[in-house]
Amino acid sequence: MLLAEKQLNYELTLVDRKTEAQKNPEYLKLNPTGRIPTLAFDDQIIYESAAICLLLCERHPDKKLIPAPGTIERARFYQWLFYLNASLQPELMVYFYPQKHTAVDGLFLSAKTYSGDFRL
Ligand SMILES: N[C@@H](CCC(=O)N[C@@H](CS)C(=O)NCC(=O)O)C(=O)O
Repeated sequence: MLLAEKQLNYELTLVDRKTEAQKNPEYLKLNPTGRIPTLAFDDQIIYESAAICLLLCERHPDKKLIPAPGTIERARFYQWLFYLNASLQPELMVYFYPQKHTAVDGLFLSAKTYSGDFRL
């Protein structure tokens, strides 16, 4: 989204979650966590969306994507970035994929009910 929003040059490759393509040995060589997204650039690989986001922000200062270091605005930028990654995203994963978070069939519903109670 960041790449598109700031009209940076990029090529998008589908990693099909329906077929669990993120667990293929070929993909795991790039990203051993078996998760999406993964960014390939300058013969380098980086994963974790927050790390990718920060890299893009810092490499494209002309796009003014990130406030200056040491400012309260920068702290707020980190606050929301980390909230989305460390708090909201894990809860959404439980909500949308309860079957990945319990081995017991009957617990899907309770996992969904529980995670449906998150607040912004
Ligand atoms: N903390 C990771 C989480 C990545 C993540 O969980 N991605 C989801 C898609 S949004 C995924 O790959 N799910 C497939 C799976 O867990 O097998 C990040 O922010 O990059």
